[in-house]
Amino acid sequence: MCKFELKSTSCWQNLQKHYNEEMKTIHLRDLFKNGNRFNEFSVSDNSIGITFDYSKNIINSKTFKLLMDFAKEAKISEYARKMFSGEKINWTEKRAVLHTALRNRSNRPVYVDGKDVMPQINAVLSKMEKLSNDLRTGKWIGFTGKRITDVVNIGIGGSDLGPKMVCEALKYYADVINVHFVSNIDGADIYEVLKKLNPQTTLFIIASKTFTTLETITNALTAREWLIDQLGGKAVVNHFVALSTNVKKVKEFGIDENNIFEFWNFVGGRYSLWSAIGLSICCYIGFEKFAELLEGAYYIDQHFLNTPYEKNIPIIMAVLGFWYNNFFNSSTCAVLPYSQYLHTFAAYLQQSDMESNGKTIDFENNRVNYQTGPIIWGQPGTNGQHSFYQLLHQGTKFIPCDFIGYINPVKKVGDHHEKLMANYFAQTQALAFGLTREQVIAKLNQAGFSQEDIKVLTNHKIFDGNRPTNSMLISSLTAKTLGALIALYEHKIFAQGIIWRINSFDQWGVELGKVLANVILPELKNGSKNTHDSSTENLIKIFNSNK
Ligand code: G6Q
Repeated sequence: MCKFELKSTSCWQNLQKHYNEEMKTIHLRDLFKNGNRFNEFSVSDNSIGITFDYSKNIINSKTFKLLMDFAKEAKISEYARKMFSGEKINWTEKRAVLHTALRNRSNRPVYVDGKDVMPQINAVLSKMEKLSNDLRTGKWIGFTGKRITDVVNIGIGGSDLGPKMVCEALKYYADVINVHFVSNIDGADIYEVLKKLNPQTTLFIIASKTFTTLETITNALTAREWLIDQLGGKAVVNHFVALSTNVKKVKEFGIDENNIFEFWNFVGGRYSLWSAIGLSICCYIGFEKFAELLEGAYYIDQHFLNTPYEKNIPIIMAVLGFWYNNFFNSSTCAVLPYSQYLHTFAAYLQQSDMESNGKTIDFENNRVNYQTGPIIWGQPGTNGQHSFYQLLHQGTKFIPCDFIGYINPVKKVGDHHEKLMANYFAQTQALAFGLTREQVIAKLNQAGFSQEDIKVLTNHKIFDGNRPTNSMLISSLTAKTLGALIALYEHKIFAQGIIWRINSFDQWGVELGKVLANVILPELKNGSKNTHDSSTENLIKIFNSNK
């Protein structure tokens, strides 16, 4: 197969030329002098209550047109249709990618290998509804007849980060059930959770697509031992359920067949919160709210499929990320939600984005000669403002940021929300426009500083500005808008994978470490075999001789 040179395409070349000749040194201050950029560069969708303002990006009409040309040439919409219709677009694992079928509220058939998957999806959703209702109403009781008060989700990666983020985000709506998440194989994780719990009132959800993951199985065995020690072996059936594609392994573990909530290989781990993996969410906030989450994601699925490129929010998010990643050489992207409820959102997105697009091999199995997925990081505002924002404003790194804010707070507490949002608006303004030398000198003069002090201080107080941001302004944090927000990012990541011509749905990069850990584990019990490099060998020896 002949090598496809993405960087040699006219679309890439046009962008490169435009960047070199027109945009490399332009400033947002100048860009804002012309016309109403907000009107030109924002999308508002009142039905879902989301405004996406991307006017504070280093783009003009021509940039936007060239980015759209690139996106069209990459055929993002065509690939999206392939994904939604069950084509095996995850070609290295020969799998369809159908997290969208899990939230297909139209219930129109979706086929994998000629079989409509909607009946099985709906059957599992009904089972999730029943269990969560039974638990929340006290119909499902523990082995000793007590009501379940605490649910512990044991899982890792995709079987942890999604449901944990959603439960944290929608905590306000929780009522009768407490939820806990255990993921790390570090015994401290499960120890700290179990010490607070009563086995008689605890239900364990073992969440593992493969049911072979070392961390999850180790934690599940510890939980089972803890329960059996106190209530005996017969109690397992009342206190353990499993979410998995591997029914055989679940049964071997000793979990009752009726307590297995299935999902399928067409659901990738990091896209699985919409599947049975969302059971902890249903228990925590009720199935109705979980259904709203699915509704919100479905709404965005339709937007992504049916909206022209120029108004398509995930596509716009994707091309802007591409613009900075591949022309401005930015290597990271900060996600800054102005909502404490979203305090694990960046951690969730790290997996979703970096595991999806941290790849180097393209559609034709060649190594790419351009940058792919960025480093994703972030924390909620305003906390971040008091730590790393200094670098965003005045550091030498160029870091595009996404600001996520809500018009109405979930719970009004005094004037906290106005104060929070004043910061949200102020930060994107400061990042874009900064403070010029003239403005700094005028301010210092006004404040009565001596000319000598002004000389010393001026350079330190200049803000270059020209730091691009997106502002996502959402009506309020509900299950529906959260579902929409997650789906926007999922599709942005998908669209970027298509732009970079990589497979966003495999994760071979996580394998090697797992294999090597399995080799090393017996050496930590029985002594090392002198087979490693000198660094690893000596570290193991120090560990073994001092433990
Ligand atoms: C996600 C990855 C990975 C996976 C975990 C847990 O896309 O595949 O994060 O979710 O390794 O795997 P199991 O669910 O199989 O335990």
